[in-house]
Amino acid sequence: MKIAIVCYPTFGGSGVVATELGIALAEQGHEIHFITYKQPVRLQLLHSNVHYHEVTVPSYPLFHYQPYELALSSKLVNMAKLHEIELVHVHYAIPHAYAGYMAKQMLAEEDIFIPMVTTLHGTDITLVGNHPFYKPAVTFSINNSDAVTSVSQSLKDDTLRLFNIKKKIHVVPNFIDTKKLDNSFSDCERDLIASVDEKIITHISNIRKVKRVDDVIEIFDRIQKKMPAKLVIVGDGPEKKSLELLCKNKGITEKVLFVGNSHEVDKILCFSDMFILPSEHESFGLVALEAMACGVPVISSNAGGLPEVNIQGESGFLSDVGNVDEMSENAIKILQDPEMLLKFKKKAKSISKRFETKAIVPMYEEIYKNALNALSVKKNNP
Ligand code: GMT
Repeated sequence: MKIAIVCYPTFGGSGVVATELGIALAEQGHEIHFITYKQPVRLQLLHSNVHYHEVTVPSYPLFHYQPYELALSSKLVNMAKLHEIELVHVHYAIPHAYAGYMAKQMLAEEDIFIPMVTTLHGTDITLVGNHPFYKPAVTFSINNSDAVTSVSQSLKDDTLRLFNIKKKIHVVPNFIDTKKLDNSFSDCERDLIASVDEKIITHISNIRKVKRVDDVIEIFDRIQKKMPAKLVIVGDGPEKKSLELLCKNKGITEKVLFVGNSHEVDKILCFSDMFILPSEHESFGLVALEAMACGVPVISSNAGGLPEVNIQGESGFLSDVGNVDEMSENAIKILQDPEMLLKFKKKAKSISKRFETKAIVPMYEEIYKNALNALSVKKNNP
């Protein structure tokens, strides 16, 4: 099948999932065309079935805002015609589903009919998409997709609660190639970060308010009062400066490493003893799954889809958003007991295998087949 994948190319979870999906589909023999404004960070163009088409938005003095959706839908039309694309899969509703719908309509004018699959990822529904500025357009483009998927049951429930949706939503969880993350490094280079007796706690995010990274620092502060420990914060975002100040005020600057965005998340997780994700909203928590696949127990909030990934008392512990007392107690309980830590590490890794790429990607292939069949039935019975 020739499939166009529209996504954000950045470090965010939706772009990572879209890229890994495209790569996995290409390995199955599909021809994949990524359409976005920059080469996706997880994409190395080494596969013959993988193509990347950049969307550029030329600036013009009249434009106060550059019309990205317009450029994207035109690019989709051009690429669909040039490469005989059979299906478009858009990740993150805003503005991708809207641009995809416009492209579909333009192509239909030329008797080219292509189904659009929309995957909802989280903030496109729970934060940004829900704003009255965007809500009508998001509702419209979800209802006019040929198939809709969401990355967790929780996100599906949120979508049905917040929007007037007439389409069936299929839950297709995020996935991971556990073999790639199976701590295959002979040496995790742990000593670059911490001494032998220090525990390493990790957090990975785009450091926005919704991630509650100040809670991570509070929990770490309590941990390091009980045992030698280091905190590694991976990622970049608007809250970073104020968090650095918070560490300074707590007198723990020397123990907290802000390492920025990283292409070596697996290496960092390889030497981590615990992962903390206390988010306000989290439709799935792909980073928690990545941590689990590396055998790292997770202390998280119970927001959104996190309970579908991090299993209470097995791969880690979950608490109500903001309950840093309980999160700290649970973290210390695991870290202080080597036997318990080992048990959680093993269980985290085994639970992550439920989300193995080869179990999930066929679910998308099935949805593609059904969308194509439904469209051909429609074409034959106008
Ligand atoms: O976590 C983020 O803020 C990035 C965001 C994105 O859209 O790139 O992540 C969302 O999609 C990920 C992949 O499906 C999910 O694992 C994250 O839970 C979700 N983030 C939120 O719901 C806050």
